[in-house]
Amino acid sequence: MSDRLQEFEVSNALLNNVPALRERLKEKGYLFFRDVLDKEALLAIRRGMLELAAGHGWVREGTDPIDGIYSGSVQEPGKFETTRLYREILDLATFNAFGRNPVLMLLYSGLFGAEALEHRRRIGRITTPQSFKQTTPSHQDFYYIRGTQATYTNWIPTGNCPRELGGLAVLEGSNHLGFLEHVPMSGTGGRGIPQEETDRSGLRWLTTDFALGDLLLFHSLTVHKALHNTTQEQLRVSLEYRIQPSGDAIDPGSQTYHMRGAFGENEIL
Ligand SMILES: O=C(O)CCC(=O)C(=O)O
Repeated sequence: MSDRLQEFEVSNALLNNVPALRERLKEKGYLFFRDVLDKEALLAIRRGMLELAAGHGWVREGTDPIDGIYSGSVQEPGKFETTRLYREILDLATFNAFGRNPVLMLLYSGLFGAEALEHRRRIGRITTPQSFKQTTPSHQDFYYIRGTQATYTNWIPTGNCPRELGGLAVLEGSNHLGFLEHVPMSGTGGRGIPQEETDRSGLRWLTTDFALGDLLLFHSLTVHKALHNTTQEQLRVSLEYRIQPSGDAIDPGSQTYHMRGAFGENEIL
């Protein structure tokens, strides 16, 4: 199977046809929409995240933080999710509020035919240029999230995110492969699905050049991975919100902020 990336199918034309959206999501394991999210709100989140990043020395001095120009000298090396910067992002009011925005809530209550529940376990991620060892490997979110498999991840860039900035790629239809074995992956310190396994599936990897306002969503068993940030100086800023039917099983970890254990704090939110 060739690793060449092909384009997502855009689902905007089905926005007035919920049964067709459900059918496509079931078949392909993902939906991709162009230009459906509130760009002003996304830019406010971007600014907030990058101002925090500037406070930790991630942003080049003399530049406007919202441009996301990397300083080249990260003060806190290691896995992004264990940094103080990440912990501060998780408390940003604009970031937290966006997970329940009307577009997502209406979309999911339609898709589920039931009330939608958004997880507190939100992720606001910044990746640095050329940090290939940190690139998210192929995995299924169910490995981390548990609870009901009817959980959907919403991956949202806070600015244009062309392939070279390292967007997200989805293995089309991989939601039908079942729950796959996740093995330790070098570099990220996390677990993932080996390339031989995704190659053997014969399925296509899809991605796109994301633009501000685009929405990618996928099922908890859909295999996905990040692309490398191959730019020389651009920070990639993206958001992840997870949503499930409110009556379904939910893991306690989804009801608190991400990586709670990593920061030595005990509060239950
Ligand atoms: O943005 C990334 O690097 C990883 C995102 C991801 O794996 C997810 O949204 O589930």
